[in-house]
Amino acid sequence: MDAPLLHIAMFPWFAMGHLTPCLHLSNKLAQRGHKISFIVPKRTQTKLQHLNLHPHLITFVPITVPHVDGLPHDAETTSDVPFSLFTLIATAMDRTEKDIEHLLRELKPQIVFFDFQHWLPNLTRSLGIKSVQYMIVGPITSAYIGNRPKGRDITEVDLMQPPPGFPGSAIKLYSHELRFLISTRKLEFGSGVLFLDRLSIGTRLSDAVAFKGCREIEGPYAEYLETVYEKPVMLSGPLLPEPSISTLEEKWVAWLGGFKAGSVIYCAYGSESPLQYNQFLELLLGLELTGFPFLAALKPPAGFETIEEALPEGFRERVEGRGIAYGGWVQQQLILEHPSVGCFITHCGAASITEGLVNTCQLVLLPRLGSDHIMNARLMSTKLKVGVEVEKGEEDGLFTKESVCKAVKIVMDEENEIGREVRANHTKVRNLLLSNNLESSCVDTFCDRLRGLL
Ligand SMILES: *[C@@H]1O[C@H](CO)[C@@H](O)[C@H](O)[C@H]1NC(C)=O
Ligand SMILES: CC(=O)N[C@H]1CO[C@H](CO)[C@@H](O)[C@@H]1O
Repeated sequence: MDAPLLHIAMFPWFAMGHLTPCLHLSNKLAQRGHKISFIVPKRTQTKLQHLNLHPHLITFVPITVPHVDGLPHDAETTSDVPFSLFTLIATAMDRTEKDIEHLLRELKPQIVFFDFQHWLPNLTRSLGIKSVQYMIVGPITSAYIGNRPKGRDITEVDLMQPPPGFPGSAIKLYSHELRFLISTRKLEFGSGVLFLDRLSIGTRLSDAVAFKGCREIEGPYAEYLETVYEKPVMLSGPLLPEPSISTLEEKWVAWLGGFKAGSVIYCAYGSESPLQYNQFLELLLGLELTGFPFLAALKPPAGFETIEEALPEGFRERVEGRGIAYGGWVQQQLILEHPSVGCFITHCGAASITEGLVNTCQLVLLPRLGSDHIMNARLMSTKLKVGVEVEKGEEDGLFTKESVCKAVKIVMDEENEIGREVRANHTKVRNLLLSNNLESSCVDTFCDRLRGLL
């Protein structure tokens, strides 16, 4: 007997970095026949449409993002504003509550996925709909950092120890990271609500919590959280990239084709927050210092309009023919698949980590200051041992050109023991992720557990 099909509404945080993975998940659910109503800000729909692989099952439901004082008039998602205004996007989303109620009454989904809108579970409960707090990241950050006593007086020393019952040993955090993690506990994020409270209230009121990931890698953290939250904690599967329907742009095919297999460093430094000027310079000078060909896809550093005006003095002439700093959008998945690419320097966002893991390039980890980026980096470098982290100053958190060069050299040197170890471990994890059925059985199990909520 076929299991009954589901109707799920998606209402993720209005950031491309949340909308996109939720749409990838929607594709995997729609592939199994489930119907998805995907709530999206009106003008942002066109940026996502091309990623909808099942338009007959995944329907975009456009909503108007209300204007909030201090937001530019056409701002809808975090891509439209600097970080300091993200809190106002959260306020704007909070003010959609009435519209969302109206939509849900009309659409009548069985389940709604949300992440930051902590009021959603109360609304769905009143309508007889189930809510799932779906985190686009793995469960380790919630298990280690999020799961701390409610008091605001947690200290850096507390975070140096794992919470009671945490599966595995303490995770090394640097002084500057501890300081950052403590400071985020006081971050107000929309409508005067602390970010921390948004997440924990959403967790407490939802019918279930779900994370990106698979049992084989993240299982222990999800099981642990199930005992902490006392409600179902599910894994959606690793959200492996779908085979690309486009091909790599000719200019990159030609450029990458000019180098030996496995010799090019590809560096992508997150689209969300720009590097400080000094770190931008160290990164590029570090790439130059490695002697390897490189393609760095970067945003202009803070305070600059274009990357050209921020390049180190004489840089362009010195790296002519072997190094490119590029400010435009690149087809990351296709670049990582190119045989010339031997190393990927990543900011450790969840999607980039997965794209790195399913390819053969060596991983160099340069986490942005964000709790899940830090935890991803540590999971990769110390638990799975599939990559090498760029060393940063314990106190100031700054890296240097030498530390960038050193990490790259370790992974690129065939004789280096650590380089060999991470390559071997990476191969194991890649084979696991790509093995027959791993993802598909994760998603099937996920669907079974969603049905179990009804
Ligand atoms: C949810 O509902 C409960 C019970 O009515 C109420 O106490 C609580 O304040 C509500 N929380 C939110 C975030 O709406
Ligand atoms: C976590 C993990 O799989 N570590 C392995 C990495 O590779 C070394 C050497 O091949 C093994 O000894 C580790 O167990």
